[in-house]
Amino acid sequence: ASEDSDSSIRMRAYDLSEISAKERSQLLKRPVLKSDEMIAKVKPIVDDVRLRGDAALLELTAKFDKVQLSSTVLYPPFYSPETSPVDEKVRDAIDRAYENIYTFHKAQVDPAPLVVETMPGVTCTRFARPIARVGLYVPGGTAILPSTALMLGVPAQVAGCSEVVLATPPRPDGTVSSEVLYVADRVGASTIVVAGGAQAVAALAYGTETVPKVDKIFGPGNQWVTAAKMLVQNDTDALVSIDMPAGPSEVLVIADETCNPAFVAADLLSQAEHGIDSQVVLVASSLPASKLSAIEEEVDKQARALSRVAILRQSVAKSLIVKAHDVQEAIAFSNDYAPEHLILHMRGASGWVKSIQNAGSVFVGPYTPESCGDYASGTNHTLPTNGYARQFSGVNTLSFQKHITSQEITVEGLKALGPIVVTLADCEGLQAHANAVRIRLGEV
Ligand code: HSO
Ligand code: ZN
Repeated sequence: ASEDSDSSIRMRAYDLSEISAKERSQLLKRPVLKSDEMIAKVKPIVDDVRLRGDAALLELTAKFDKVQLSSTVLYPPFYSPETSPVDEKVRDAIDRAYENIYTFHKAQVDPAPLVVETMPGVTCTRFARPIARVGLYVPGGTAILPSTALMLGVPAQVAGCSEVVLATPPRPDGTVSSEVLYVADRVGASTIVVAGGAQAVAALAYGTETVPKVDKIFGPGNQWVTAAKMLVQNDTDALVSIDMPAGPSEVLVIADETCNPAFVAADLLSQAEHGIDSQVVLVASSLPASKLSAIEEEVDKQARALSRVAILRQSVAKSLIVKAHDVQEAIAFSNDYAPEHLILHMRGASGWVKSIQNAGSVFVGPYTPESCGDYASGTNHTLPTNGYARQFSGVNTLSFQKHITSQEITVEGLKALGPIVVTLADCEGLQAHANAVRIRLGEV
């Protein structure tokens, strides 16, 4: 252990001008396990809960969480200020974060149905409806995460979901943290499922005697949770969808010679402390060698002083420094990497946002730490990882709704549109389709 604590905590460095295209594409990959292997591992767990319901859920909780519970669910009110109060300062901070997240997500609600007359007498509309029953997974593990309960619960509340089921693993004493209970009440959750892992996901997907079945499952989690989400979304019996295939947390920081090395190091470490599989990337944009060493020294120095130094040793060792010769090359690498979080520590940072094509959430300028978005500025922290920022958005209010389209056609409208539809139906050889128009136009 003494040897361990002597070795410096540093990232591996690569220079984009010195590596091959193959090596570059290797740097873009995340160190994650193959999903098909994980899905095979969670299948027996998911099947067990699907077939045996609560009995399986309780047994799996005893096995994996080492807690023997008598019931899997809690009902509101969840929070009891008398038995286990939340510290007043923490409660005030949660309340402020709630307000900001609420404000930002409320503004995302569709103001009114979209109504478009595509031809005279042909009116097409689109309107949103809440997804009725949603399941929110709030991870336990090495940290309690009331912030995740806020990030999932507030948009569900704003969207108007009628049944909000929150699942979270029990602590060693079988309880749920009072902070999470407090948030569950604030966001109007209807049930808490005291279970974690693949077994919790299965309970949400299929329902049990006590756990309500939901229509969509949200939230981050470890590889077991993610694999279970991917598995149940493919089961037509479960009839459930998921927010995204989430993986270990990541950040990519672009820094140029104007950066503050201590700020950059602090930002890298704030993400690396999440877990041993977190990955952080520093893209050095024509950064002088002295400045890069200053960042490396800060990473080492700051990491040693942190309580989660043991986690940091592993996650930092898996992380990268990528040297780019200018901003364009730095941004091109970032766009190809598609990071969950992107922090811009560079001159004129806000001017570069228009060049960002792929990222979950962007943090602009030296005074915008990712921590603010993680907790309280208003944006959501449930974001696409593992390169999925290429095609997925982070969780937002629309994630808790679906859109319905509708149309109404007048006689005049059908006179104009009908012949076009008849022609296309005839072209496809679908006579009944054509007839549905002809019969109305009196042509049959
Ligand atoms: N950075 C995490 C969210 C989080 N940070 C929760 C602190 N608590 C994933 O985006
Ligand atoms: Zn975080």
